[in-house]
Amino acid sequence: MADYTLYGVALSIPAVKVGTALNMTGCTYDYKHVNLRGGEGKTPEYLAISRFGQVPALVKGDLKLVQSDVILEYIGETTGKLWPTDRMDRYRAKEWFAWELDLLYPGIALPRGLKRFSAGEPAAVVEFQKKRGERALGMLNDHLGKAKWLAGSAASLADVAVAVDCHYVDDADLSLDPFPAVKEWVGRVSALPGWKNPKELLPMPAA
Ligand SMILES: N[C@@H](CCC(=O)N[C@@H](CS)C(=O)NCC(=O)O)C(=O)O
Repeated sequence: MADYTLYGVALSIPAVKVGTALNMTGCTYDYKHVNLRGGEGKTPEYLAISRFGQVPALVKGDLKLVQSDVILEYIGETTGKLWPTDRMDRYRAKEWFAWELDLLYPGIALPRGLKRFSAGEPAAVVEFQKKRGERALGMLNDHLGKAKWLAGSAASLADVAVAVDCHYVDDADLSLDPFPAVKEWVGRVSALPGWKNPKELLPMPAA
């Protein structure tokens, strides 16, 4: 029997982050696709699992968790893997989680989503969010010019979360080329045990 059930969508970056974190910490999971477009995310059954009607959700018995970075924190704490032992380093990891959901993720996921689902319209919103993504990548590049990992002296799930986002820059018509320290670090994170190509991690639903 698998350790967890992960509810997700193959194209969902937050769901891929959770699948990646589970793989990299040696946890097994059954995967369930949630048909968001078909309204499955808002059924009473799914809302009983995921209070905000979103993916990802992680379930184990009575435990139901949502919000990808909260789930990553839970995985780090319960496995003790890819999670800093030092208290201040744990705060640093959480700072990166909050930063990711505030700046980097919207800067990549929103232009990507608008491109995919509304042909890049409205253009002003796409440009605004891309600038946000570029600003975030600049901050990340500055940090990684001075440090090997995001929180403390070893890789953590903060690196995993942020590196997964970085794998989707092309989909948002952004590039890592102007951010060489980020590019190098993405290579480092991708070489860690258990990492798989984010874009092939979760199965697409049958057509
Ligand atoms: N902050 C959330 C974002 C989750 C999210 O935006 N999920 C999207 C798919 S990528 C979703 O479920 N959208 C459906 C909806 O919001 O109703 C997290 O990190 O888990």
